[in-house]
Amino acid sequence: MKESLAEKLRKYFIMGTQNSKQDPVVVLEEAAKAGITAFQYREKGDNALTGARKLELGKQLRQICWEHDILFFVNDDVDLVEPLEADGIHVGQDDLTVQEIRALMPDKIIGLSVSNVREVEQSPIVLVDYLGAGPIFRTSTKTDAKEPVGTAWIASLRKQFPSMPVVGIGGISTENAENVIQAGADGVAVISAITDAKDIKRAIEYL
Ligand code: 3NM
Repeated sequence: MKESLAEKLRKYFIMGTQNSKQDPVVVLEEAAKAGITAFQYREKGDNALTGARKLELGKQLRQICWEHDILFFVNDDVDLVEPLEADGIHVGQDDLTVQEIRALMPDKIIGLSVSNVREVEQSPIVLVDYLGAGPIFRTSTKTDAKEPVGTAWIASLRKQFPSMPVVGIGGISTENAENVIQAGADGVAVISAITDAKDIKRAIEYL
């Protein structure tokens, strides 16, 4: 891989079947062609796929990422990392601990969500490869999202961890993505800015 991890996180698309009215395979294919640099398979909620169907869709999405040289992450699901040959896993504060995941997967990329100073203090930051900071803005995509932290949280993480890749998440749109990058983020992680876009190609260009 020629680019650094920070560069490969610049346009980070997250999606599961719950996020898209269209076929996720079609949406990811279009997003991949339009220039996303990373993808996270996040199958969550009441109607989320499980078992063999979850794995099967994951394989299709994984294949698209290989074809377009896009990093492929799974959300939370340690059990999917190996079968999908994921590049890494993204976890929140309530998931399996970073120490446990790092012990299981010494060579995978681990991303960790941090929303405030306390979460940073409680987390083994040295064991992770990038930080997800958010929710930056208000979002209706994640029903249990915390209060928005604003771009100041990006600036604060950037200052505390000068060489750690940081991606902003939550409520990021084509209009405000630039502010997130200006605040010091290496990338923007989005769901609805792409899944709800009338023109996916144009949306990704502006992110
Ligand atoms: N995690 P949208 S916010 C998956 O704050 C997720 O950790 C968040 O969706 C966090 O781009 C979020 O449509 C939803 O706002 C992001």
